[in-house]
Amino acid sequence: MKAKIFYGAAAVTLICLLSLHRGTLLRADIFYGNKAETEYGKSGIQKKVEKRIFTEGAPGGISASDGTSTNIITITWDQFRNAETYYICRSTAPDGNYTILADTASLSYQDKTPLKNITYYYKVMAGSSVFGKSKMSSYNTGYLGMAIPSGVSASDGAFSNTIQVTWNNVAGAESYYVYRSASQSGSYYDIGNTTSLSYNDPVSRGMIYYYRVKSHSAVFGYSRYSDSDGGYIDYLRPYMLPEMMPIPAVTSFSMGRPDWEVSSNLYEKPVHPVNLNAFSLSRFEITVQQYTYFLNAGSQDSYYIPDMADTVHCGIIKRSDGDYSNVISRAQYPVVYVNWNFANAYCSWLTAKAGSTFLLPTEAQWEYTAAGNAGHMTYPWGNTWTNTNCNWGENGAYDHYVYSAPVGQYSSGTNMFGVYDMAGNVHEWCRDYFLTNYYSVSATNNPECADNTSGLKVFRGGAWSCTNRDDFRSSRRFNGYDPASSANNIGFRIVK
Ligand SMILES: [Ca+2]
Ligand SMILES: [Ca+2]
Repeated sequence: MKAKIFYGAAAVTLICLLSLHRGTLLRADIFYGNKAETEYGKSGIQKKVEKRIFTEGAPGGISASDGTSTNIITITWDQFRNAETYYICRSTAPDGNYTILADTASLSYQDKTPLKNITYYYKVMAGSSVFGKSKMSSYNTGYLGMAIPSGVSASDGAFSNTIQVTWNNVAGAESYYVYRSASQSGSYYDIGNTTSLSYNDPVSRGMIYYYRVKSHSAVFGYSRYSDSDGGYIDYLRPYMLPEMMPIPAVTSFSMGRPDWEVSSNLYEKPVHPVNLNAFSLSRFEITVQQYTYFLNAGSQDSYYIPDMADTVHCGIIKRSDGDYSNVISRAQYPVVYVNWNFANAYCSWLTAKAGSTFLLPTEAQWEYTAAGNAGHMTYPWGNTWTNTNCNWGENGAYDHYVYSAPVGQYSSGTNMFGVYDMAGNVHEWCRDYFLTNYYSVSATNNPECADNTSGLKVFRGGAWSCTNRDDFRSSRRFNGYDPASSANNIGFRIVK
């Protein structure tokens, strides 16, 4: 096109120059210019340009069908300028020899000769009686049969007793076959089939296994193998498991503030009998280190808030690589800034990890453990307040800590079950919703308040910030707290 424009422009320029002086020549010069375009452009330079475009180019938009038919692979492509015919070329390897299967003047071709479940590579070349052949296009693959399942994913340590393999739906699939290998490039064995989009494989802990999936239907048969993905059931790491103390079953525990205990708190009455099945309670409040294990065990980012980086009260840092580290000196301090939902998520994670159920304690389990089974003790250690038996709000003069203390510092303040820090250090979330009059309507057997009228969750125990010794009584009830809110003096412990 450039040559044509040049000739045209030169002629027009010449005409203009001439017309300034010799107006009578104008018409003849314009005619001459058009003639030059016609004779030299189309038959000469223009044709060379078109030929170069044709022979150095190739058709685009090649697409071959994947598993949409039992006997035909359909190949389509975009129109190529000046093409009169298209040659369809096929190979069984991307860089193999492409042989011409057929030619057609249309923009699609149906290959009826492939075998099932073999990948074919197709390229298209354009042909012209004037210009010859174009180059071959880039390839696109096609095959006969079911589409290959995509998104195959095997779980990494998320479950205590199974590797869960999941994948995306394949249109028309009637079932999926799951294959396993002990090495990624090894032989895969059929381990089962399912009509759903997941498969549980109860293998041994600590080994990595690899999985591939095929889709299947009666008409199409099997797809080819999907990509592989490795998964494992994690070893149960003992350090992740908080130490649990057995608490025996009890009948007719007197829950609520005893008549001989003096307090103005309104919600601790009436004293009512409670029966509890045996359970076990973590010996200490859940630590910064234990919570950090949880944060690092998968996609747990939603259970971290920047407040946790506060090294005075917590000390969990989000690193630039996305993992979490606890400040070493803070490892054994109770984790705080955990809202109720975070604490509950920790329990769910540990349950999946350990294969037995962990929960937050009910308010009744909490109070029974704090008050003991030798009558209802005012404090975990007895009925008399002692300044050095727990971490309370006294600026460190008696208990040596202005803020929280590492868990398990006050052995003289343990209760009869050997559980530490039930009074003081940090408040502890309980499973129940908070209801002011719950003690009037509480069930007798294993009570748990599920009435969410208040929208608040129970927390118990008193904390480093509480200066009033009344707050450390075993029967002390606080007003409940928003389960989505956190504080620098509320942590948790767990029950099994
Ligand atoms: Ca203190
Ligand atoms: Ca505590």
